[in-house]
Amino acid sequence: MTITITAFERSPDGGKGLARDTRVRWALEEAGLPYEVRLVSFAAMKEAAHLAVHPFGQIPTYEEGDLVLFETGAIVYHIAQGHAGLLPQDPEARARAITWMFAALNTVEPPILEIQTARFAEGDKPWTADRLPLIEARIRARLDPLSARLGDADWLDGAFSAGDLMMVSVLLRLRPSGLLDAHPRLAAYVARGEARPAYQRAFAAQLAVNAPSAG
Ligand SMILES: N[C@@H](CCC(=O)N[C@@H](CS)C(=O)NCC(=O)O)C(=O)O
Repeated sequence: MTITITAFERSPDGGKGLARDTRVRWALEEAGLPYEVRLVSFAAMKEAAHLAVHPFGQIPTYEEGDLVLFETGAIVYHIAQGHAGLLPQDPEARARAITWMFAALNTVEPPILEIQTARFAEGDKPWTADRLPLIEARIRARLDPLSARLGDADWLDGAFSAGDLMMVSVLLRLRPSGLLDAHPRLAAYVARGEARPAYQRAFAAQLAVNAPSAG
């Protein structure tokens, strides 16, 4: 059955792979699943046709026959549970990998999103200069224990899993801030994720759409 995802017609990051379709593309590539992409403009995302597949008018979405999904956590989990390579077979190891997916989305990503909001959406507001150090402290409060838990391991819990895919995707969003540089273990962890052939294919596919010269 054909899998169709949605992505920005033109991503605001200009092809750095930070838009969330990249993590879905990555999961599909890890699973060896071909997929099609429907590109949507910011205006089209808020129109009825797209709102029928994503109630909040965002990307990415995932369609497979009658199945329509939104939220990258749900999409990546759906891909991972149906195909080898993203979740361990052992039930306890599988539960731990899923825990890391939730940790990435629920615990690590929120303060990272805050810094993006503060810098880009509210950069001109009078409170931003006072707010940024507070947000950076909240990010460090996530990165320090994450780095300690990772230690010298390659991945968070044994073999690479959807938990790592999600955590690396979330940490990548920090790169423009420079905050990752203070955590060499996490920077190396992110680099390991980026070096995976499946990530490289996902990155290249979104870059083909978003590079300044594309289209
Ligand atoms: N929690 C959602 C977040 C989706 C999201 O924020 N998507 C962004 C692109 S990365 C978007 O569509 N932004 C445009 C908008 O919200 O209008 C997920 O993980 O799928």
